[in-house]
Amino acid sequence: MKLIQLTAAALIFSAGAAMADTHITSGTVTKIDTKWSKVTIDHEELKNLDMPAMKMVFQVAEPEMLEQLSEGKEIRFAADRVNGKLTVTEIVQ
Ligand SMILES: [Cu+2]
Repeated sequence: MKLIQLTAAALIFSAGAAMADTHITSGTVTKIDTKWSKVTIDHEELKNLDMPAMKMVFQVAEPEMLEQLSEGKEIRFAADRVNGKLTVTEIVQ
């Protein structure tokens, strides 16, 4: 019984790691708009959004997220559609 539980835990752990790999991508910040809480990112492929690499504008989930960004900064981040808008949901430090 103990062995079965350990195997299940290992499976859940590896599934979680795989998901993290697919939703985080990298990009370069090219413009920050604090007035409208937007950021332009020259990003790599976003697999969860089925989007190829491109430069585009995103909303940010929280205005405070802009404080850790600067133009020219390389970031790793996650994006998703929130209320129909493409939004940066997470910035990985
Ligand atoms: Cu894009």
